[in-house]
Amino acid sequence: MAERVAGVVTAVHGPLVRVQVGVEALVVPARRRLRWPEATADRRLVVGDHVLVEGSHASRVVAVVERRSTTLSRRSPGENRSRVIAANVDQAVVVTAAVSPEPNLRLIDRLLVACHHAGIAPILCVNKVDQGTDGIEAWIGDYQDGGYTILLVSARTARGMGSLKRLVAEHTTLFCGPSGVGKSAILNAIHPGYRLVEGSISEATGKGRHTTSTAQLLPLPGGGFVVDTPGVREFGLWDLAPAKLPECFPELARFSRHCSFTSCAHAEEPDCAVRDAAQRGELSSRRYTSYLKLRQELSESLD
Ligand SMILES: Nc1nc2c(ncn2[C@@H]2O[C@H](COP(=O)(O)OP(=O)(O)O)[C@@H](O)[C@H]2O)c(=O)[nH]1
Ligand SMILES: [Mg+2]
Ligand SMILES: [Zn+2]
Repeated sequence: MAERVAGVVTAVHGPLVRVQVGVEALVVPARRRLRWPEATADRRLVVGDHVLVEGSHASRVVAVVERRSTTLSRRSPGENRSRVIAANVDQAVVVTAAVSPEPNLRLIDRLLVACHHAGIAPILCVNKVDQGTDGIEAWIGDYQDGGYTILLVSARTARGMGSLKRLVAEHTTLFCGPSGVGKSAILNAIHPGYRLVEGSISEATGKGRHTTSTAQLLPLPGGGFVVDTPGVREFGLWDLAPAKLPECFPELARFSRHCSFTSCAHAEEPDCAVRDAAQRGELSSRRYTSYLKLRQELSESLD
């Protein structure tokens, strides 16, 4: 009788996966006829997958994958297919630096949209506030208007780390954002035992070097997990209907019930309360433009 134990995938290395089973970390292959829940579109194991491991000692294999509660996906760069980043994550911390590397607001907007679309609670985290916060005043209000949870932290001085620790406790939280913003440094500040490799910002380009090459799920000492991910330069949205996009911009969606058309796309339609709000300055015109650009892109990808 084969022994079956439940575990969670903490890393994927080609054909081998690392699975945490209780306090034990196993490195095992997947069975050739791996059993997937019927509805799973992308059948490749990712960090966060809940699995059943069968067999004993050297003959252990991943035999069954459990249904995913959430799936965070992106368009695979340069391909017309999706790539799942992580499964069963319930929160995502979108990390930016206050000063350097320069905040990429379009990328932040995309990552927030991807979270809404996946049903994952987004948190915005501005790291490296030890380098100054004057520059963030120009845009942080946009996200306050959206009702986002915002944390100003410094992995270097430990500012804000208490709040961040409380937010991640007992949850499965994915950390994402461009390279060099301090995702790994923040996780090391949360738990020094992770000993994640931190990169340095290139003096020449001001850009981060890639040091985290694959996503990894790390158990939190007090319960829950965090996921460290490699930096993203771009993030293509996947499988999102343009009509669903307004819900992914919470402060924009608030105005939409006053539009003349219930199916208003908030673009060229007459009597659009969203466009009016942007013109009056009640809605950030930068966020509105971000919405219009994403909408255009999503409509084009349907053609
Ligand atoms: N001044 C300052 N530098 C930081 C802070 N957090 C991280 N860094 C530095 O930023 C660089 C990139 O950090 P890293 O954690 O590798 O970024 P990641 O690519 O997002 O994982 C490293 O040189 C860190 O030492 C911070 O709070 N303040
Ligand atoms: Mg890193
Ligand atoms: Zn409208």
